Amino acid sequence: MKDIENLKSEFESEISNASSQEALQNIKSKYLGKNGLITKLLKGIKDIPPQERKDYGRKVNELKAFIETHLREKQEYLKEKEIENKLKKEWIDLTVPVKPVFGSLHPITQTLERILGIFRGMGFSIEEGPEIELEDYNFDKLNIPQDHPARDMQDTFYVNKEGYLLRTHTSPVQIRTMLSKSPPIQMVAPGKVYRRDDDPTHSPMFHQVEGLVVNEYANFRHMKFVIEEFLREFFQTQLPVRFRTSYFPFTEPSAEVDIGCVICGAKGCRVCKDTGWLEVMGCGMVHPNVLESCGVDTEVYQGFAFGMGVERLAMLLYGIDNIKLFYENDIRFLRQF
Ligand code: 2U9
Repeated sequence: MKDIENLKSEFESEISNASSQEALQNIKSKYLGKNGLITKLLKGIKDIPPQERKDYGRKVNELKAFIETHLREKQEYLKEKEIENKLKKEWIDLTVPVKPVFGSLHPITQTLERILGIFRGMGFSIEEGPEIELEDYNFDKLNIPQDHPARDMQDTFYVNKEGYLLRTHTSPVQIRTMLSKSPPIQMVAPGKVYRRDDDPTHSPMFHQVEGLVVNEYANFRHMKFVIEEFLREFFQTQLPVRFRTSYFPFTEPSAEVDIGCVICGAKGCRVCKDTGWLEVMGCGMVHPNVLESCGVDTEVYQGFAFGMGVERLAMLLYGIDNIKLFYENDIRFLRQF
């Protein structure tokens, strides 16, 4: 009986000192293991005088239950403690101000944001669409004839799947918008486009922003105002702007937009080829065939559209003469923005 009492106090002091799962495991096998102390006491029951056996057995079993309960409790306590410690150690202060970050947005991203910011300010929504497009949305619904040179394998990247291609302009986004929403629409579509082109001012992938306004009264004067406002905001000066008649299958009438050369101040230089003018975008009244192909009633609605190349505007804004500089990611170039 004395042994049982001693064992109990020995266990109590050991368990209160145990501070790891490993220590608990050692205690467990010391008392409850195959050759453990409790196991030994139970085995020794046969050496106890018969009249004391019952009492002895009860005491040992009580101690065994006591040990088991306390081991379990301590194990749970240690597990909880471990989680607490981990949380304390791995705690992150999300309110600490970040260290200054070295780097900046790519000049094309900056130019794109500058363009979109202006149109956002004029109440245009910004819509996006897939870069792998249906030939139907990229050409057919835009009134581009079956034999138009833009459809040539030499000009367009076709993908393996029949009827699909890499979009050559963001116009299919306007098609998708007209098919899914009814007017009034005033939107711009920014994004990457792909053409088989490769020289100092053309890249096989470049960025466009195109705009579309459709309502009951949209006219050429509205379009002229929007474009002039946009260009003056973009270049931050009261630029001369002129509209030259042109031709696109998807607009009628169509125009190309020139600004007074921002490189030489319209005096004449290499970039404006001594004309004093730079072509910066195209525009026009949306061709009725295009509206009809998207289910827009031309008896009620009319629209204007425009398109611009982001790289071209960025080159003029920053005075860059080779489009490839945007894609090489030479840190000496990028650091300037
Ligand atoms: C729909 C109807 C009409 C978009 C337009 C242009 C004129 C244009 C060029 C500028 C330089 C492409 O990046 S560039 O080579 N774009 O001249 N784009 S009108 O007309 C649309 C578009 C969608 C449904």
